[in-house]
Amino acid sequence: MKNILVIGATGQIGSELSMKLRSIYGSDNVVAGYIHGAEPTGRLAESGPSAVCDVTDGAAIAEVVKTHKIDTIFNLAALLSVVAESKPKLAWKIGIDGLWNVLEVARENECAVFTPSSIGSFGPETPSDHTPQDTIQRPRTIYGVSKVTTELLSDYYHNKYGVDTRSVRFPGLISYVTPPGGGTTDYAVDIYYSAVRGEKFICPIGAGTYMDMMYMPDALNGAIQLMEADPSRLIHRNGFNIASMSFEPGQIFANIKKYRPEFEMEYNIDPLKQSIADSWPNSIDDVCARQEWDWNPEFNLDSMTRDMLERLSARLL
Ligand code: AKB
Repeated sequence: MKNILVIGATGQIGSELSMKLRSIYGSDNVVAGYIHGAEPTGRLAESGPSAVCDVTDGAAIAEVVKTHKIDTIFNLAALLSVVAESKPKLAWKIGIDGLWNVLEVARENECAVFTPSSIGSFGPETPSDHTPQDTIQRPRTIYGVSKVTTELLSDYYHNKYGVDTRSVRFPGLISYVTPPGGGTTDYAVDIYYSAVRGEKFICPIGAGTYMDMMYMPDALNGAIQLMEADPSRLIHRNGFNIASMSFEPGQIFANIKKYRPEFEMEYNIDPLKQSIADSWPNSIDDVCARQEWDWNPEFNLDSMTRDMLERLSARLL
């Protein structure tokens, strides 16, 4: 049985991952780490332990780890790509100084660490179709720079100190629970909210702009499955490409319209989001994740749309 700390437990991924981990490993064995101003609420607050755990405060992380005898840390603290462009120093402080704190605590206390990377770790020189696992990574955003550094620093701690670090490059994540904040791929979540509310969707990303996306249940399974994987099979460690679907705005709109015929969309391009999207791959190749730890997602665009519309309607209406 594991003792797990989730840092960033009230964020987009953390809020769902913490609950899923509690259902697998037991409620008492998963500590929801949060910062002041983002306290756990509802089921997350009631179903298990929580602790203030600011990723920029190494001593606080060490105390939580020692108190709860933590052996596995899911480090989800980060600013997403668009918001990070307006706060680059803070993005670095959280993403990299914070990661350094986590890795040092992990080294001293023999914890395994999962810190997600992203399709944002690629850049305009990266081959954009079927982007290979090992390829050029020269991102132009501070988010991407911090994600490449995350991969390298995590590999460094594994190679030099034997810390069990593992991670995936998440695509844009789509969920009906906690909305993302400040990402380039957020439009693919927002579009479902508009459809369910019966509003016209104003799309900030241009027609024909393909990006990898994933439904949250697959993303959660991927993170947990990788942390459970047999280490002797892992050739890679930090930054597995994982994919399940790639689409452009017209395709997700058409798919939603199948179930909501009255739904309308028009484009009003956001130049910053568009330039970031243009620098990311159209679709990534996840063969290494499939071979090394049996990655195999369940959802495609259509099954995700049906589930999103049903569950979001139940929540919002
Ligand atoms: C973002 O858009 O910033 C994130 C990501 C793809 O990493 N959703």
